[in-house]
This record gives sequence, structure tokens and C-alpha cells, in this order.
Amino acid sequence: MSTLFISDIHLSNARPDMTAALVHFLEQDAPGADALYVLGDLFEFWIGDDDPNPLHGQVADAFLALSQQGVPIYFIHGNRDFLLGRQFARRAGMTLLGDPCIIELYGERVLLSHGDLLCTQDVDYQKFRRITQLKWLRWLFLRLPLGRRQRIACKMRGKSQMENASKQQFIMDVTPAAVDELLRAHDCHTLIHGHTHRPAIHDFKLDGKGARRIVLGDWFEQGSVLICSPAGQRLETRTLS
Ligand code: LP5
Ligand code: MN
Repeated sequence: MSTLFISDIHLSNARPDMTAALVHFLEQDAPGADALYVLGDLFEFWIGDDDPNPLHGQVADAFLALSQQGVPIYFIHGNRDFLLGRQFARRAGMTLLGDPCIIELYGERVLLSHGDLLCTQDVDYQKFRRITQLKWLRWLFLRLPLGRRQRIACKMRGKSQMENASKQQFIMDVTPAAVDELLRAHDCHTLIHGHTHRPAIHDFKLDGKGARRIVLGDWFEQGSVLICSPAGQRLETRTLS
């Protein structure tokens, strides 16, 4: 009896080893789980479900095979793949969830998020996030020719990398007060998120009661998975093939 959580796999054609590790995980580890949650940034970036990149088909097939074995798969968007749409989700046998989202996990209310909305000190990013959430802008972007979308995404990635190099580490982490506020607002004491690539289990007090924030890791050097069961939660790593 276990529920699995992964995030920040950042799949791209440049890293077939990461794709192989994910497919191995989906074929060998995940069957038999009660559910699998993917908490965003599954892909390095996503410019529309109509992108014919064969990697997307390969990944969809692997998820679909798992869902056909009876494992429900849920997906929360990340800041890289917020445009991943219903068409891809259907093809991959995934259910799209909102961010944040509350689930019932072995009798406990647990809050799930990609995590970027909690980086409130990163003012420039939050501005960028608000803009990319505009429905009409997304609608327009998705109607541009694929090559144009690709070039815009590459420019955004370049600018983001350049700016991140000079941002202080604490700015790119979640803000503790924002975590408290989000947990309080949803009447939860456990939060699971990704985005920061700082895998850890943080125990703290929220309004005098024990609270827990579990951070998932990325898949750049090794796989990272959170395994939850009625007995507790543990973060594990997986080797890349
Ligand atoms: O992603 P990462 O790890 O580098 O850093 C993130 C934040 N950056 C982002 C930007 C993404 O990487 C870009 C993804 C492209 C998605 C596909 C394109 C879809 C376009 C749809 C339009 C509707 O999320 C970074 C955070 C960091 O996490 C830690 O939290 O700091 O935030 C930034 O870097 C924000 C910058 O400060 C400003 C963003 C630069 C983009 C400016 C746009 C100019 C592009 C020109 C287009 C013609
Ligand atoms: Mn992210």
C-alpha cells in the first residue's frame, strides 16, 4: 500500500538517460501503487500538445501503460510545462489537478503544489507567473506557428537562466510565511511540493501543532521519489540508467 510522488524530471531530447530512468520507474516501481502524482516540470518545457516531438509520445505511452494497469495518475503543472493540456493528459492516462490541491492520503488531508507560487520573495518571477497565467495570452501563444513558440520558449529559458545566476539562493526558495498561510487556508498540516530541487522533509510547528513540508528532488543526477504509506513517508533516490 503506497502512493508515489515525483516532480521536476525536466525531460528533453538532450537527456535520454533521464527518460530511460523515468520509463524504468513507471514500468518497474510504480505498478501496484495506489496512485502516482506528478507535481510539475515533467518536461523541460512545453509549448503545446500539438508539438510532434517523439519524446512526448514515448512518455505518454509509458504513463498510459501504467494507468492501464489500474494505477491512477495525477498531474499538477509546473512553471515549465504549464501549457500541458487535456489532449496530452488523455493520451497519457493522466488526470490534471489544480495548484494547490488537497488530497486525502491514508486518512490525512495533504496539500499538493508545484511550489513556485510559494516563492513569494522572487518578485520578478511572480510577475512573470501572473503574465503567463493570462488565459488570452496562452490562447494566443498556442496559436503561433510551432517554430515561433519554440524560439520564444528558448529566449525565456535563456533569460531565466541568466537571471537565476545572480539571484540569491533564499529568494529562489519557498517563503516560510507563505507556506504557513497556504496550509492554514486549506486546513492542512502537510504540504508536498517540488520546484526548488532541494529534496528534504521539514518538520515544524504550525499554530502549535506539528506540520510537515516534503520537498521532492529533481532527476538531473538521480531519480527522486517520495513513497507514502499508512506507516509514513520517505524520500528515495533512483539511479539513472
Ligand atoms: O525555470 P528556471 O528553473 O530557470 O527558473 C524558474 C523561474 N523561471 C521561469 C521561466 C521558465 O524557465 C520559462 C519556461 C518556458 C515555458 C514555455 C513557454 C511558454 C510561453 C507561454 C506564454 C504565455 O519559470 C525563475 C525563478 C526560478 O524558477 C526559481 O523559482 O527565479 O524566474 C525567472 O527567472 C523570472 C525572471 O525573473 C523573468 C522571466 C524571464 C522571461 C522574460 C520573457 C522574455 C522572453 C522574450 C520573448 C520574446
Ligand atoms: Mn519548477
